[in-house]
Order: sequence, then C-alpha cells, then structure tokens
Amino acid sequence: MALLFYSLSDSQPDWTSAIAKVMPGERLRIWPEIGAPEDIEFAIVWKPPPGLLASLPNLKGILSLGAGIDHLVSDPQLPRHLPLVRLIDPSLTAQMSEYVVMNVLRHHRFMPQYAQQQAAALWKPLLPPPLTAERRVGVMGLGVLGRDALAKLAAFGFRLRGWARTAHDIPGVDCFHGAAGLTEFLAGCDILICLLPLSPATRGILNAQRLALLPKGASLINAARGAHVIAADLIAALDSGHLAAATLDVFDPEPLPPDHPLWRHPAVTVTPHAAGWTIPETAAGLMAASIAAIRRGAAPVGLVDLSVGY
Ligand code: NDP
Ligand code: OXD
Repeated sequence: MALLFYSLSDSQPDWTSAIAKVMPGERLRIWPEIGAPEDIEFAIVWKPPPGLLASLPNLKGILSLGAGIDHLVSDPQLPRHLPLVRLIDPSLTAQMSEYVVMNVLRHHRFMPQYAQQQAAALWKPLLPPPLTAERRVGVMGLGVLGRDALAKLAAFGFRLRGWARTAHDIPGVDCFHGAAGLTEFLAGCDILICLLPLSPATRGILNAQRLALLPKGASLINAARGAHVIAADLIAALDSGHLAAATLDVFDPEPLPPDHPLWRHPAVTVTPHAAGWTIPETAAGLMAASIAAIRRGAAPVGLVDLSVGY
C-alpha cells in the first residue's frame, strides 16, 4: 500500500524528505505518478482535482495539507464515508496568531491611515492613539486559531469578544454565538478578525448588511477564506467611510486577478494567502499520527465532522 501526495503549491522535495523521516516504511506516490490507484491507502492533499479521491478504491483516509477542508468538501465526488482530517499544527497556529496580532496592532495604531498619508506626503499625527483597554477587538470563529489569537491579543489589554456557532466560555472574552448573537457581536467590534471555516453557513457572511452593523471607523482583517467577504460590499463600505481599513490575506478567486480593485484600494492591505503556511517538518509527524490512529480504528486529532461542515 502507498501514500498519495497531491499539492501544486507545496514543495514536493521537502515533503518527500519529511515523510521519509517520520514514516520510513511508507511508499510515497507523488501525483501524477500515482501508480496503480488500488495501491493508495491514504491521501495527503491540497486542492486535489474533483474526482481524484473517488478514483482510489482502497483509500482509508484523507489528510488535508491545511487547516481548512473547503478545498475537499467542494468536490461533489468526495468519499464522505472516509475519515477526513484537517491539520491542527501548533506551528501553523502560531503563524496565524502572529499575522492577527501584527495586523490588529497595525489597525489599532492607524498604520493603514499613515500609509495613505505617506503616499500624499501628509504630516498629520493621529493622536492620541486609543488605549488598548478602549479598543474592542472581535474574532469570528472560536476554534483552534480564534482561541489562540485571542489568548495572544489578551496580553496587550484589548477588550476582547468572540463569536462562534455554539456557546463558549473563555475567560476575559465576551462570547456570542449563533445568528441571534451576531448583531450584538458585530456592533461591538472596532477591529473584526475573520477566522471562520468556509461552509454554506459562512459563505458571504460579511456582506453589506453585516458590515453596516460594525461601528463607524471599524477595520476588518480576513485571514480565513476570501468567500467569507462580499468584496463589492467591502469596497462600498470603505468608500463610504463607514469602514476605515481592511487587511486581507484571502480572496475569491485566488490568485487575486491583477485588475481587481482590491489590489489598488488605498484602504486595503493585501497579502497573498500567506498568513500561515504548512511546514513539512512539523506537519508530517502529525500526519503520521493521524494515519496510525485511523489504522488502529481510533479518531485522529482534527477529524472533521462532515455533518456540521468543518
Ligand atoms: P476550527 O474548526 O478549529 O474552528 C472553527 C470555528 O468557527 C469554531 O469556533 C466554530 O464554532 C466556528 N464556526 C463554524 N461555523 C460557524 C457558523 N456557521 N457560525 C458561527 N461560527 C462558526 O478551525 P480553525 O480555527 O483551525 O481554522 C479556521 C479557518 O482558518 C480554516 O477553516 C481556514 O479556512 C482558515 N485558515 C487560513 C489560513 C491562511 O493562511 N489564511 C491558514 C489556516 C487556516 P464552534 O466553536 O461553535 O464549533
Ligand atoms: C489552511 C490554509 O487552511 O493555509 O491551512 O489556508
């Protein structure tokens, strides 16, 4: 039996050596050289073409190369009866929290506004900067990434709030949940961070109506998926002055087309889906543990509940 590796964006040599180190007994097949499809027992994948996984008759488990699994559940032929495992890797979580903290501080200290002022050679201190104790920072998604980001933001003394599907109790964080809690949550976010998984329930969640619920002058950081945000509605909210700035790591589609208005909007900072990156040296060991768990009939860490979609 063999492992299939499919990714057009991760380094194949790096993954080959990381897998050889932690799973020396496994035979690795790198797409498109997959050999006989019936040999493939586990698939380690990022954005595989629709139908590829369904073409592997002896597949026992699917391991996402990322935390998100929207790239897999979008495949209408996904073998939904198999264990689907998302990546929960402390090194990925740490990178994501660095991105969040860095950008919350940027927005808190008016750096997007200073960048616009610099472009116009305008010397205009925006003083005094508000105290962190007066700045309300809200995180959509209280999962692995949302909770870690909140814990790190707490060190700065921000007023923290969070929103999830189900009720949470996190010390020092005002928690809201469900459709009923969303309006009150958004109304108290000076800086809003999206760390939700993409599912039918969250696609387009940040539309004109929801962005209008944010306080005037609020900023948005989206490090989750581009399709959470309706780009035209965000641009309209920025143009009207209702929102002050946005920092976006993710887009729909990716790569962001060169002529897309988000590239050149003065209030928008773009990063190319680079907030967090899966590191083979750490992730391969976690995948070895997931494969071992599935082989012995146990639930791997990061097992996706397809009935809730994440
Ligand atoms: P988790 O599954 O650990 O957490 C998901 C959170 O979102 C949970 O708190 C969950 O609520 C909440 N949620 C899910 N659906 C809804 C809904 N309909 N309404 C309200 N809340 C909802 O995910 P992670 O924190 O590990 O990752 C989040 C996402 O971040 C990934 O899916 C991926 O898309 C993105 N990501 C982006 C990266 C980048 O480089 N830009 C890198 C890594 C991840 P509850 O707690 O109630 O279950
Ligand atoms: C992920 C990502 O889901 O990098 O891990 O987007």
